[in-house]
This record gives sequence, C-alpha cells and structure tokens, in this order.
Amino acid sequence: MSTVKTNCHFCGYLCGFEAEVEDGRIVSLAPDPSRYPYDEQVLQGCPRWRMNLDVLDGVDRVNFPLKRAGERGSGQWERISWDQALDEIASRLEELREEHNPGVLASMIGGPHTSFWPLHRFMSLFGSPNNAGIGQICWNPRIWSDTIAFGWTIEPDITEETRCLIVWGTNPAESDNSLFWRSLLRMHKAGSPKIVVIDPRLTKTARIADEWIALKPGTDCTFALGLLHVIIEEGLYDHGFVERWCTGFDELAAHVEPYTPEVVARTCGLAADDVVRVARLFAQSPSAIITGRGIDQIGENVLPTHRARTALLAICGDVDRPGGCTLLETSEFTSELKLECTLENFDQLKALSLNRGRTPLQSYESYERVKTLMDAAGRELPARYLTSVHPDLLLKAMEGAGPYPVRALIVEATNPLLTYADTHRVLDALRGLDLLVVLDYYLTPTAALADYALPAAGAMERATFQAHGGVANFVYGGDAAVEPYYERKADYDVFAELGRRLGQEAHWSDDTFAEACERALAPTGLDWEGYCQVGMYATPTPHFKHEQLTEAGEPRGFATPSGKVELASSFLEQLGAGRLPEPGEPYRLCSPEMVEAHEAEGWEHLTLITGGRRQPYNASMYLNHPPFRKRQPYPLAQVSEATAKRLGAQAGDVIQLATDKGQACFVLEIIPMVDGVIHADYGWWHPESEVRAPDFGGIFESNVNVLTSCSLDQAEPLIGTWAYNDMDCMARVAGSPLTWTADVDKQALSARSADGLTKEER
Ligand SMILES: Nc1nc2c(c(=O)[nH]1)N[C@H]1C(S)=C(S)[C@@H](COP(=O)(O)OP(=O)(O)OC[C@H]3O[C@@H](n4cnc5c(=O)[nH]c(N)nc54)[C@H](O)[C@@H]3O)O[C@H]1N2
Ligand SMILES: Nc1nc2c(c(=O)[nH]1)N[C@H]1C(S)=C(S)[C@@H](COP(=O)(O)OP(=O)(O)OC[C@H]3O[C@@H](n4cnc5c(=O)[nH]c(N)nc54)[C@H](O)[C@@H]3O)O[C@H]1N2
Ligand code: SF4
Ligand SMILES: [Mo]
Repeated sequence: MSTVKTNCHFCGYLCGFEAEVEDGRIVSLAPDPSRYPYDEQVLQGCPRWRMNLDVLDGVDRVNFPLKRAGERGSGQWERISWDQALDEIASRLEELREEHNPGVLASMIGGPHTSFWPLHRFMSLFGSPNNAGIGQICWNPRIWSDTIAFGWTIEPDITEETRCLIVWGTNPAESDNSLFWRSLLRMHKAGSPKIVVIDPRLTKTARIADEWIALKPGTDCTFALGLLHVIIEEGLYDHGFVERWCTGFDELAAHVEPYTPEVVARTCGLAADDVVRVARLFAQSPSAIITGRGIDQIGENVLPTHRARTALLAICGDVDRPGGCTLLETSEFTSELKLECTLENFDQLKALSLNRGRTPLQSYESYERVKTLMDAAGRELPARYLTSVHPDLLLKAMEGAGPYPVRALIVEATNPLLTYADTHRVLDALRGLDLLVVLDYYLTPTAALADYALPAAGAMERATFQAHGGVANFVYGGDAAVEPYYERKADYDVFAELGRRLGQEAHWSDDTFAEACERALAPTGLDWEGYCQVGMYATPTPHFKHEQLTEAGEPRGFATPSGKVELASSFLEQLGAGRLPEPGEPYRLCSPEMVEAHEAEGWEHLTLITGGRRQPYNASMYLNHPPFRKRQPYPLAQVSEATAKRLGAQAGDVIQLATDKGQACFVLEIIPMVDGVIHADYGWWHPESEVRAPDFGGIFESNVNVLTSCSLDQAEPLIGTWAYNDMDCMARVAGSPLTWTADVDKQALSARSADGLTKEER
C-alpha cells in the first residue's frame, strides 16, 4: 500500500487528493488541503468528489478500443488492439489527406475536461485548421475583447479594496459552488463589496446580491451603454486615467449620449433608476466585473457587450490595479502556442481555414495582427482556440457544401449530440462521414456513431496540467495515482502515437504526458516532483504594469496599436467593423410562419434561455450516477408565475418547446424571473438505456439543443458567436407524460422554488 498525491478532475479546481494505492488500484481517497486550492471546505462542500472511485471503475466505462462491427450506430462492436486501431486510423487519414487536402480532417472538443494541446498539436502538424470547440460561445469573446481594448487578457482582482462587484450572466452558486461561491457568501455577510447580479432569473447568487438586475435576455449591451452614459454624464469617471491612458473617450461619450436611463430601461425591461443606481455603485473605484456564459452566449450581442465591459473598467480606472483587475502575466512555462505547434504550419493552416472571409476576428489573419502586437510586448496567445473553425462552416463542409470536403472527425472529450447546437444537423453530418473516431470515458450518444470508440484514461490515471489556456503565468494539477486501468490511454498518448504514425515523430519526443509537462515546466526552474508536491506553479501578478518603465525609459503602456486602452477600436475598424459597441438583434429560431401556425393552436411565443448550470450535473455527464439522478431525476424548464399563467401551466406539468429545428420536453418549475422568458436545462439523455440508433439513448426527448442553431446568418459577425440564450421558442403544456416523469414530486418542486439557499448560506 502506498499513498500518492493526485487530483480530482470533475471541475476546474482539480482539488488535491491523497490516494491509497494497492496493486495498481486506488482503494481510497482523502482530501489533501495541503495542495491547491488549499481549502478543506471546497471538498466538504462538493457533492462530486466522492464519486471519483465510482467513475474510475464504473461498469459503463469504455475499457478497450472498439471498432464498429455493424451499421453505423447499430451498437455492435468488435474489441481490437490499440495497434490495430491506431494503424487503421492513421492509414485511413493518410488516404483521405492524399485524396483531398489536410483540411479533410476535423476535430471537436468540449469544456475543459483535459489538456487539449496534444490534439491541437496533432492537427497543426497534420495540416488541418479545422478544430471546432466551444471557443466562440465561451472563452473567445472575452479574450478577443480584452486583447483589442487592453492589448492583453485581464482577470478580475477582487480584494478588500473592491467597492462594487458586478456578477454578470454567471451563477457561481451552481456553476462554481466551491471556492468562489464561498467567497461571495463571505462578501455578502461582510456587506462589502456591494454585489450586483445581472441575470433574468433570481438565481441563488442573485439572492445574496445587493442589487438584482432582472433585465430581458440579450439586452446587456444596452444596459452597459446606459451605465457608461450615466457615469460620463455625472462626471464619475477617472479623469486622470482616461486622459493619460485611453483613446477615443470623446467618441465613446458621443456614442452613449442617446442611451439615457429612460431609453435603456425601456429596452431592458427595467426602471430608469436601476441604471442610475448601478452606475453610481460601479463608479466607486476600484470595482470589478466577473462574467459568464449568460453574456457569452447571446449571439450578436456577445462581442458588443464585452466591449462595453472593457470600456466600463477603463473609464472607471479599474484596469491593472488592485481591487479592479489584473493584466495577466505571460507564462514562464512553455506557452500553449508553442505546445500546439501552430506556427510550424501557419501559412498552410491559414490558407485552408474555413473561417477565412467569414468571421474576420476569429481568423488566422486577425491572429497574425494580434501576434505582431504581442511579439513587441513579449506576450503569446494560443492560436488554435482563437482561430477555431465555426461549426456552421464545418458542418457545411461535412455536408458537401464546400469549399472542400471534410470527411473525417476526431471527437475528444465532448458529446456534440447533446452539447453542440442543432442536434439533427450534427447527427446527419456525423453519420455521413468516412471516418469518425471518438475518445471518451463512455459510449455516449456521439460515441455510438463512431467507427472507432477509444477508451480515455481519466483523472488519477493521468497527470494534470491546467494552464488557463496559456494566458497566465499560473498552472496547477499533479501526477497520476495509478497507470490507466484496463487498456485506457491518456489523451496525450493517443495523439502522440497517432502522430508518430503520420510522420510527426520529431514533435512527439516525450514518452508520456507527465514528461511533456515536465519539459514545459522546465523554464520556471520547478521540477515535476516539486510541482506535484505543491500542486501548482504561480507567481504574484504585479499591478500597474502599464506604468512600468521599459529599458528606453518609456512606460510599457498597453499592447494595442495606440499603446493605450482603445475605447474606440482601431483594430476593429481595420476589419471593416464599427469602432464602438452597438447592440445587436436577438437570435430567432422560429420563423414567422411557424409562430403564426403554432399560435393558432394555442402555443405561446417565448424568449428562450438554456443550460443554466445546476448541481450536481456537468453538461451531459454524470446522468449515469444513481445518487445524482435521485437528487435531480428529470430535466427542468423554468418560468415566472405570470408566464406560467399565460401557458395555463402549473409547477410539475410537462412543457413542450418547439422551434423550426425540432422539439423537446421538460418539467415545469416556477421561479421569480423575467416574464415572457423560459429557461430550459441542457445535456439530458438516458445513459441507462441502449445507446444506439435510432434514438441514441433518448436524445430526442429532453435535449434542448434539438431546438438550437449555429447558423452564421444570425451570429455575431466578427467572431461568429451563435446563441444559447436570447433565442425564441414556442411553448405549451404537453399532452403526454415523459419517461422521466414517473418521479416528479409536484409538492417538492413548488416547495423548492421558494428559496434556493441553505440555512448556512442565508
Ligand atoms: N454544475 C455544473 N457546473 C458547471 C458546469 C455544469 O455543466 N454543471 N459547466 C461548466 C462550464 S463548461 C461553464 S462554461 C461554466 C458556466 O458557468 P456560468 O457562466 O456561471 O453559467 P450559469 O451557471 O449557467 O450562469 C449563467 C447565467 O446567465 C443567465 N443568463 C441567461 N441569459 C442571460 C442574458 O441574456 N443576460 C444575462 N445577464 N444573463 C443571462 C442565466 O439565467 C444563468 O443564471 O460552468 C461550469 N460549471
Ligand atoms: N444549449 C446549450 N448548449 C451548450 C451550453 C449551454 O449552456 N446551453 N453550454 C456550452 C458550454 S459553455 C460547454 S463548455 C459545452 C460543454 O460540452 P461538452 O464538453 O461536450 O459536455 P460534457 O457533457 O461535459 O461532455 C464531456 C465528455 O467528455 C468526456 N470526458 C471527460 N473527461 C475526459 C478526458 O479527460 N478525456 C476524454 N477523452 N474524454 C473526457 C465525458 O465522458 C463526456 O462524455 O456545452 C455547450 N453547449
Ligand atoms: S468536483 Fe469538487 S472535488 Fe472535484 S475538483 Fe471540483 S470542487 Fe474539487
Ligand atoms: Mo463551458
């Protein structure tokens, strides 16, 4: 028996564990607060960590490489060796590359479940730019907007000095119910900083706020322009910082002039005084803003909202100072950019990029321009995330609508039939491929379609190295506790072995992921053992970096074309876009004809928001864990009391939602939220059923992405962000029950909606 330090990977914290290992198997786990995040309570408050051993050896894990034996999706598999699987995949990829071009291969990833640079390195060296992921609807708008405004990425810096914290479109009580949620509770109890929650729903987080701003979905940019209007008109901005460090202030002031509190209140469904109060609260410096997918997933409004956010921080003097936000440091360990090897093949990738001419910011061309600015400032941004292919363009290429065919796909750590937009379209596209390889823990609905379903090693079977997408000098994680069980392989090993078969040997000299991480860490002077002992490498981030003097005796400033914070963006102007943030239109999923026909049959036309996080699940994962299913047995949709009345529905009724794309059903819950809006859960399927054609484990019953779309026609035009919020749908009480609803306890449902907080939290 030995005791080994290792990590959980059920969420971004990667909490430290001590594992008791006997004969290569973990027999017990205990929290290890001596390592990151150094907090016993994180583990105590977490419903998931005890599940690690169940998942590690769960009965439904894929443990051996599987090859499709029958028709695609028939559920018939043949167990094969890794050598056979990788030899066959490599030779098929080589054939396809020769027949077409390297872009013939695409990849899809999901949330941050593993390190994705090995896949990206493999893709770069293969010569394909076609990696798709969640970038456009998650990380990229923030990274791009910060880079355009400040010349680098920022992170909120919430300290005792912070006067006001805006929690914007994020619900950490459910999505981050550990460390950050507990700090919010502490702030709430201390009465400082003042907490403003901007969310159409009265979430658990909103309940502890000083101000709950219940605006209509998608009106966030307008709201932000209203805040700027008040702050400028009342002269509450930081005159010194604006004069010394900002460009375009007069333009911005003129631009926000029409956004009076009254005008803004009408658009957002608020009172004019709400705008004024929040503006005055936020103008007390320093103040901070934390954002989430509430505003990352509102289609056309995403980039403008983030740009207005950068302007708010800048004019209030909250940039690069304690209590406001920090400009992150470039990593001393090897950057994501170097690890992913994009620069090796940059011109070829650029030439084949499907985004070319379609999403001018999310493109190799824009990346190149940013890179010139970054090089001068000694900074590096990852390229594969910021150039990732738009799913609409990728699906078109798979559908045969050019500009060249995409015929093969590697799916790593994602379940696109549940989590990508437009399930029917994704299903048809994946079905039509020549080669589909899925690397996952489970035979998910997506894996059920694969030609090769490959068994991924998970946390504790592989090292972890969480490097924040490469934009900070901060990495955490630790070592594996055991070798992978059965024949599972760590993601790195799969791509290294595939790469070596395809002429990439020179780039895969490290035998294991841990060795590759050790090499990446080397420039910091910390060795692998040291890293695994403390669980992290980080250095303090100094403030006021823009004022530091260079060797030439000049202040460093900001890495933008003007060297200042760009309130009006010259970078975007060069792309032919507006210099200032303008609100956009909502994303429509129902055609006027559909609305008319459904209304005639008694359906209601509502604004749709989706995927609000909920413990204990994570997207489409853990539905196979019986204790979790007991805790939350069915998918929910939420409306306000008034909207429920309009629908003629009560809590616990089954509600049917429809768009031009399809339909999905949920159990209704009534909560305080904006009227005329419905919020539906995401990720729901039935892992307990047979996962194969035609319904792939029940993906057509309550899968909200059957309703959604990623069409570029309505997306934000620079990055291509589509929508998971601020859409529309038709809704009515369903005529028939759901397979889930045997378990609905109507009384518990109405009691629960009264107050989401526990006694201690209140
Ligand atoms: N339990 C659990 N935790 C998770 C995950 C999970 O699946 N389950 N997923 C992880 C992942 S991948 C991510 S990206 C993070 C996301 O974490 P968060 O960004 O915190 O996501 P949510 O908790 O869904 O909070 C988004 C909030 O935005 C609100 N909203 C919707 N539309 C709008 C709008 O138009 N404007 C505004 N202002 N608000 C709006 C919603 O009501 C919701 O409360 O969570 C991570 N944590
Ligand atoms: N409608 C709607 N759609 C959304 C969202 C929404 O709010 N609304 N949110 C979007 C967001 S922000 C995100 S991040 C995505 C999340 O989308 P996904 O990441 O696709 O969601 P998961 O269901 O968590 O799928 C993760 C899969 O990875 C597997 N896995 C876990 N760890 C590993 C690993 O280490 N290696 C490998 N190879 N596999 C692993 C799991 O078994 C699981 O099947 O969904 C997006 N889609
Ligand atoms: S799921 Fe829980 S234990 Fe695991 S990393 Fe997240 S907070 Fe830590
Ligand atoms: Mo995400």
